[in-house]
Amino acid sequence: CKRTHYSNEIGPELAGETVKVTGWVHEIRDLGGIVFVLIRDKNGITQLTAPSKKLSEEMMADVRAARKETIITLTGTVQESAKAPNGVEIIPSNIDVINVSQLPLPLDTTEKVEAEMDTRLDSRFMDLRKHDVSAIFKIKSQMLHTARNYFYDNDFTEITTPKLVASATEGGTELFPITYFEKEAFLGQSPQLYKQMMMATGLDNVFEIGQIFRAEEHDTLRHLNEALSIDAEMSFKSQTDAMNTLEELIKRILSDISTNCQKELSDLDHELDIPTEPFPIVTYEEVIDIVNSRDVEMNYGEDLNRAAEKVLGETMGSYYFITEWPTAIKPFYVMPNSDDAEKSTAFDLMYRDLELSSGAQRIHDYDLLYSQIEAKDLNPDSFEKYLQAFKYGMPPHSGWGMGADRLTMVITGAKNIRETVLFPRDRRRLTP
Ligand code: AMO
Repeated sequence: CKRTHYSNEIGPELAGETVKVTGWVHEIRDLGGIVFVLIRDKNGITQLTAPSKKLSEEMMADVRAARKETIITLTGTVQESAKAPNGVEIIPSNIDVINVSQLPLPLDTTEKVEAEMDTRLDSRFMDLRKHDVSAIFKIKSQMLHTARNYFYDNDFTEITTPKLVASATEGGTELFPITYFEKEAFLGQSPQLYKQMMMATGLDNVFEIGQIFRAEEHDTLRHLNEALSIDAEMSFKSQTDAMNTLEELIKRILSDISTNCQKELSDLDHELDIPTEPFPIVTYEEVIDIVNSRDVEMNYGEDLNRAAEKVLGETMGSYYFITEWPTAIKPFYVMPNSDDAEKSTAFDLMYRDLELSSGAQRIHDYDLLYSQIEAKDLNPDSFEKYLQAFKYGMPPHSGWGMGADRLTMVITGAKNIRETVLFPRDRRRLTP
């Protein structure tokens, strides 16, 4: 059943040639004297055209035997046809049935009937047969590819760290406890402690692309219980350096997608938002003024609530940083500002009303780190192995973590984070 071409490779220039196309039967239109069968493969759709006047009875019977979503290999002659996809149709000389699909289908792959998200996720393999769904994952793949290229080009070492862990990093409430022999253990919320420990190894720049787990009970369009995070950590670098790295990475991702994913963007009917100017920076205090001026309540020392995010989304444009967060509402490892310890080196990267990334310069001084752990009512004993890395020469360092699924929402125009994850995990879903 070897194909000679994918759908998108067959155009009018091949008129008269014999080709082999393998794919799923997308749609069948039997007009009596002529039958059209659309065959779908990874890259597009090819039209089989069977005029009964020109074809044998056996051939017409084979064509009429086609069933939706059955896989066939079609051998035939290319003929120009202005009305068909890619301007060509194939007149069949042979049809091989490779694998028969059961009917009825759990989903309509032609999208004439739009399915609910849950129905789609229940039969995700079939959902991805729709080109506007697979496009999201092709773009996400390009995004991850570019991220890796960017890090390798900039002297980062790729690391992988455990997801079975003994302690919290981002505040104690959002942990999934698991049974780990006779010990208490959790699913990792973030590679935070490990990527920081790597700064004490002399590797200088590390990155990780891996899953993070958050036992958040929210049921929103932006949260999942298992998310993909792109984490970077760099030695001898300030938070400004870390912000620049993040901005450069995002701009390279946008540029690569614009170069390599035009078909996918058009399948999605999505126009990429590519900023040319540096990302604007607003301080946390300016954010409060902006939000309050729009009659939304937010006091100093509070995190952004949803209404505040919406106001920012309307006023700030696309990508922007929020800096100078109060030390009190950021995690223990965040370095306070040298001139005013109430404020910190922490930053968030936003896209309109969506938080994409958090980062900071980190505390590298053992005593300060120890006292910050205590100040957050955490037990330094449970951070013993992490703290050890700060006793024997820990460089100043900075880093960030970016939600890869959320970035995928932005670059594909998806409104629901579930669209951007093959098999999303939320409060109600653990299968498939
Ligand atoms: P934070 O907790 O802000 O920071 O997470 C970093 C980014 O990860 C994404 N994210 C999520 N995406 C989907 N669903 C979730 N439940 C979810 N939780 C987080 C967001 C968020 O901005 N250790 C720090 C990072 C650092 O300082 O290096 C951290 O985990 O896009």
